[in-house]
Amino acid sequence: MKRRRLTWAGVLGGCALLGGAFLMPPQQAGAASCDQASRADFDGDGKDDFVVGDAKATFGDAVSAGQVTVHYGGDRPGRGRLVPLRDDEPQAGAGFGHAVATGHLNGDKCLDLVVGSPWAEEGAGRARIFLGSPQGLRSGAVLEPPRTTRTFGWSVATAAKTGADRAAVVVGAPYEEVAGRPSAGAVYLFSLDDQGAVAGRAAAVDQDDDRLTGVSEAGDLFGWAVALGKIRGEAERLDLIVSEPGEDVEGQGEDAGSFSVAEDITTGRVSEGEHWHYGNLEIGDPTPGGNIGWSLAHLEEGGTSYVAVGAPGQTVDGKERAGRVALLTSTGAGLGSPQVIEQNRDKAPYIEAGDRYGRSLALAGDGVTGDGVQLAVGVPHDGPGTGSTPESGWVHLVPLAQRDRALLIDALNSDVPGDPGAYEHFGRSVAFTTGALLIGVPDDRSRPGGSLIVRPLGDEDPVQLVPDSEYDETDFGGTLGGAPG
Ligand SMILES: [Ca+2]
Ligand SMILES: [Ca+2]
Ligand SMILES: [Ca+2]
Ligand SMILES: [Ca+2]
Repeated sequence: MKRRRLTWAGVLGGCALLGGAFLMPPQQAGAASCDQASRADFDGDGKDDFVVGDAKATFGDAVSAGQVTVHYGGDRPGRGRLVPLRDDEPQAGAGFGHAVATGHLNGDKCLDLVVGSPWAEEGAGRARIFLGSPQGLRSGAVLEPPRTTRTFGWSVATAAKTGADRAAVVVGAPYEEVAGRPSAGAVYLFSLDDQGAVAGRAAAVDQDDDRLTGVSEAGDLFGWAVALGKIRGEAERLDLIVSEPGEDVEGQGEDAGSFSVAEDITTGRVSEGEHWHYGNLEIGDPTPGGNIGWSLAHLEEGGTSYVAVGAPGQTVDGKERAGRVALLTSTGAGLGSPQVIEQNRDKAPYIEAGDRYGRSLALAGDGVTGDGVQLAVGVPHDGPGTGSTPESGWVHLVPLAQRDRALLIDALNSDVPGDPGAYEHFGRSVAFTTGALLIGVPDDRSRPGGSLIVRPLGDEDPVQLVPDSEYDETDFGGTLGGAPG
């Protein structure tokens, strides 16, 4: 099979000699401001940018300190420059890049970034902001939680300033002990001022909060996945969307999982929330280990909020851990009308035990896809085709308005670089950038450090990006940050 591969190992190798948090400035003279920025543009040059997380990246003595690679866009998707980004103070085992989220956190129109390091600070975790600028991303505020945490930075999400609310960042800490219950989990909400600095003290939220249904129990993993959106209550007030895939809902089995919506979270007032589980999600029979909420994607588009939630442990047609996804929408009165997205329709017919459909999710709107709202579903544990390549993985790309045009994308597709390899987990992460789908292949067999496929949504050829080859152990493509939802 023909193979196209671009590497920027020289660029990465040169930058790896520098210490501390940094980004190389653009080689060309940058724009003076981000006034002409595109949709997802860290440096304001009018070309979309994205980030690739590698939480296991090792450099020097900093084993698995983690690194994020920034792709500054070029003339075509995937044809830009790769520049490494690290924490100011790399710590061995920190897992910098385990979670990444893009968003507009100040008013300068340069896209900004939040990166979580859940095992930094001896397991307490750490998260920090990087602010976009015409010179590229620069270190911003460290997000200081108001109490002792555990795995703070496991998940991160952002929201731009609204009419009523400041820009905000939410950070999940799913393995945190709450009132003596280990791994019950908590999330932290940070409001930001117009310069992108933290305004006031962060608010801690756990499942014992009066605005949420249920209670904190050992192993809930509340905060595993998070988002901020406009779902219900006051239209301009942000609502918190948070999953707890280890939740044991009564009668539904251990680790059935669920997700919740807390209304108008910045107001602090007790208000109506939502709790979605097997009893109301219409995703199938209750399945112990269904892990509803393992993955979560959110999009605001044309006055509608879309929330997609994965249950990769869902039993389907008697096949254990085949996995399913639920899609819900709100036009302001709360989430409703759940519909199932799965394999036995939309041109993806092969349901097998252990596929774990929905392990990763991404949503994008018409401005990004040029073709309406689309959902990307990662199926990294499935081996498409003959079964000779277990867990090679694939991605289901579903246009929500025309599901008969769905695509199955894997490394067997002649236009995707490389051959499928067993256990390479194509699709463990997915994201969109304008005009392209980003697909992480963190366990790529032909490129053991991991790789990323940039697959244009139009007719252009895909491009494969790979990390610096000198790393000992990497997970390049484990997480992705593209156009904000
Ligand atoms: Ca750019
Ligand atoms: Ca900004
Ligand atoms: Ca609970
Ligand atoms: Ca609201």
